[in-house]
Amino acid sequence: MIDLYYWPTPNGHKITLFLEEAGLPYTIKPVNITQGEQFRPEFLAISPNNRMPAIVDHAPLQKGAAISVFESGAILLYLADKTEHFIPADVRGRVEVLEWLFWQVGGLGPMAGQNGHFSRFAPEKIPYAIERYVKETGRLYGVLNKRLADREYIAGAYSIADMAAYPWIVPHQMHGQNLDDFPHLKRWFEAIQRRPATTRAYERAAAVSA
Ligand SMILES: N[C@@H](CCC(=O)N[C@@H](CS)C(=O)NCC(=O)O)C(=O)O
Repeated sequence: MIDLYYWPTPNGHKITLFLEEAGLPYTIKPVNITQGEQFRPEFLAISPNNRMPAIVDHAPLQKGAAISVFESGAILLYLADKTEHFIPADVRGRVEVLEWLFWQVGGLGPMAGQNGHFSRFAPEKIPYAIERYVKETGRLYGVLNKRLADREYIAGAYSIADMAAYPWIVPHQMHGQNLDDFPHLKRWFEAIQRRPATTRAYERAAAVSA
């Protein structure tokens, strides 16, 4: 029913986490971003920002032509609305999920991404850039840690806000963070790690990059 244009990176994992939790049938269409496949015209037609993930839903709710969605936050929201799962229906619960979803796509993801770039992948080690993004990643971890001090998941029950954030905590060592400094975040991280759907999502990832 759903084609998932995917490569096993944190933004890609967000969507396999959802699809495995929801039990929706999907087919992975690998987009090897290390080989430039994100620039192919057929992919750009559904993802004009030349980034994965993207989806094509061949059985949308109101029938008709297939719907394509790019941007991981938009995809998570689309799938949550489609299935009526992992986002509350009530306005207060829904707005909390959206706040933290947008916090992830606008903050944690880009900052941790820059952190990984300058700490691990940049050909030149630039201390200012490394320090800036390691520090900002740590600040964001602190924000999430505080949020999780008095609740099990980020916004009520397990939701798309958790699915968006979790894959960006997985590379915490590469990002210069020690989870022991963030005990509530660590407890949340380990709880999501133990979910069977998380295991399945990361198994799909390993199969794609094998
Ligand atoms: N804001 C986008 C970011 C997606 C993104 O950065 N994807 C990366 C991999 S994690 C990508 O496709 N990179 C290809 C490139 O840089 O050309 C989202 O949340 O979906």
